[in-house]
Amino acid sequence: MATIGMDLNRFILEEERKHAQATGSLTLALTAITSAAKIIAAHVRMAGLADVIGTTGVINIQGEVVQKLDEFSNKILVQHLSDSGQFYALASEEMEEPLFPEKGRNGKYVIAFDPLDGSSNIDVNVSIGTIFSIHRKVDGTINDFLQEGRKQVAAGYIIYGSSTVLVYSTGNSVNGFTLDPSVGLFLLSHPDMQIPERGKIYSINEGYFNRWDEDLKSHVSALKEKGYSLRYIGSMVSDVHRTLIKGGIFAYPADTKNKSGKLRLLYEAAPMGFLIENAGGMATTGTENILDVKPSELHQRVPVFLGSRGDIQEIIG
Ligand code: AHM
Ligand code: MG
Repeated sequence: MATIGMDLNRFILEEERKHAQATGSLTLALTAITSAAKIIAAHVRMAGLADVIGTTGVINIQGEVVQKLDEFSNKILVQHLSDSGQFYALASEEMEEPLFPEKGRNGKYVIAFDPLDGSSNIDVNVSIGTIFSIHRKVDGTINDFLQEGRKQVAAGYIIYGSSTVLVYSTGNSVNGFTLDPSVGLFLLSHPDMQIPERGKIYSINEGYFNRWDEDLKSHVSALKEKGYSLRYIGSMVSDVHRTLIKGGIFAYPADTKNKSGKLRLLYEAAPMGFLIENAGGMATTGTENILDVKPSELHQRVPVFLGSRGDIQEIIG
């Protein structure tokens, strides 16, 4: 039985024990993600100091030129995921093509990730995050990545906010763990997360109102009439994290400029959809459940509407 404060590694192991056929591979895979996340979290905390250190000429201990945080995060994830030996292939928002780690030749899984989503927010000290999506390897080709979101074996995100929180699901419950920086452990803080059936918040970039179709315009106007609050951080992990906890709607729709919206299916929309659905909510493109969309390319974009079941059902009519 999971108790508040349980260490993430123990939680993952106990989850695994529930499956008689489990080999420990997913446990090792998830552990690699959490190790990388701790390193990224520590560096995000130092974000504002990069230039300061740079101008004093101190650079960093390894004598490397200070890197942009999103490139650094990508490098750390690639390193840890490759070294784990559990992943046959890795795909990242930061890499045009997938990478096939030498040590992962016998890996059972493939992983797609956004190493540091919302990184344009770093300069203004707004929360950012890492998003990941794991599928079983099918045939060792690009098809491994082009599987529906519903087939994910695990998905999650890490939010680097006022605290660092990791939220993940392997298809049943959704659980959140807060990093205790004094001991470097992720501890269970949000067991069995359930999104409220309805919320009172909508989250969308309303500056693009004039580019929306008439249906969306009138839907958002109706939310205002009903007294919903608007909260839009512009950092998907933060906006989705709030939606998961407080309910309501997060959306990045298609508009006249971005015909498929902005968010990427494989490492933004599908993993977030998986978490929201496993927490009792819904995620849709407006016409189709996000988890049923069959990807056609690695960096494909899709419109996204996700959140409380009651609120999303009203949007899709
Ligand atoms: P990024 O992957 O380049 O960081 O962009 C994704 C981010 C999301 O975190 C956020 O939901 C969205 O872009 C905000 O876009 P906009 O500024 O158009 O509202
Ligand atoms: Mg992104």
